[in-house]
Amino acid sequence: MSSKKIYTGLIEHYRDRLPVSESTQIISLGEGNTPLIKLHNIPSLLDKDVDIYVKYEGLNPTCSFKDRGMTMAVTKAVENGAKAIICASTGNTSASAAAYAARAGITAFIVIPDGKIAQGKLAQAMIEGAIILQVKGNFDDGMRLVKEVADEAPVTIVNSINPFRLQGQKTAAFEIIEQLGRAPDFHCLPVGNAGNITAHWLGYSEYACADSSLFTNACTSKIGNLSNEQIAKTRPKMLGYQASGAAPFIQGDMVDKPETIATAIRIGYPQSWDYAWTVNKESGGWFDRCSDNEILATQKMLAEKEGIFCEPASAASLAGALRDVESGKIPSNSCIVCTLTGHGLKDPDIAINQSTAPVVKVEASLTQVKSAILNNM
Ligand code: AN7
Repeated sequence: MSSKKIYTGLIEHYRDRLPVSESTQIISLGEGNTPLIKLHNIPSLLDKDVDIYVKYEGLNPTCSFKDRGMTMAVTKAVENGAKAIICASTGNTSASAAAYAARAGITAFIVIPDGKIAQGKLAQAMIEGAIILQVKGNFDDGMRLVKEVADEAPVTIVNSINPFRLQGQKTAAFEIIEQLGRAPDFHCLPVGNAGNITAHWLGYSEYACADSSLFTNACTSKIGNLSNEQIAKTRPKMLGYQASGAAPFIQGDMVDKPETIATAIRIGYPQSWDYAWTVNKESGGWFDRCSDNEILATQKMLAEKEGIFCEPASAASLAGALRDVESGKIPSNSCIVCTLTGHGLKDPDIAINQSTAPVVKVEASLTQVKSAILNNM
């Protein structure tokens, strides 16, 4: 039976754009190919006329964008003979690393902060059989330890300092160009370590065959069949939004005690600091911050108005975009893509706590159910 029509993940799909060979054994869970959804109801609430799309990365196999990088990082680790991988994580990287290690039949060591990790992410890493090291410290402490221990023990780091991670993640930009038929004018992302904003810029630059001082541009031919005019537009301005309590890019310096309800981006020492400033400069974009209240309100609005459930960190991209549209920083008639990096079910506690939907208690009787409906129409 032929399985040619089945989508088998982003490495197979973009094979000629990624550092794999014919003999590479690909470790995949069918990641990538996520929907780009045009928002209908939220833009109609704005004074300005803009198109806003969300790239719903929460629909990857472990429910975050990390899978794009992890399929590459684990594939290459296995190709190079690794028996174990390690990462520090605010949650999503660990869930993804645990899954791809399980798939590959190798061991995942996960270094997570003491508390402040969303339940769903912990549940994933646990059931996928990772060995969990909970450090008395935050993500940045964990990251420092992971780098140190990798020099002393036979483990491959799969944080985004592993260059294969960014290679896998750049495919999100390829997909967006193909889904839209062009690049957006603005691409908004939540920023923690800044690996993802870097990877997107790499992807847009490669697709456009445009030079970027980020990496040597290996591009020899364009992927799609865009016209020259479309190619000229194939790089958006990259906008990075951080949580106010964890905003080193806005402060212009590292943050020692990052704090935010958006635990995924509770990071004070971004690993891709220099890359991210290059992206900022080359794309003509900007960084800004969102308060925890703005992040939560946007998460809720997206769920209530559009039926799309993302985790708090992800909502920072839309929160920042909406504010910049209102202020005019993003001009009318712009085409905007916001990446929703992780699924809302990752962090059910936050969703339930901020939900205002009534739970109406009724007896198991037709009269009570009927009157509850009529009273709430
Ligand atoms: C949902 O899992 O760093 O700027 O250890 O989980 O590339 O770091 C997570 C990061 C945004 C930030 N949204 O991306 C980890 C981790 C979500 C995330 C980010 C993360 P980067």
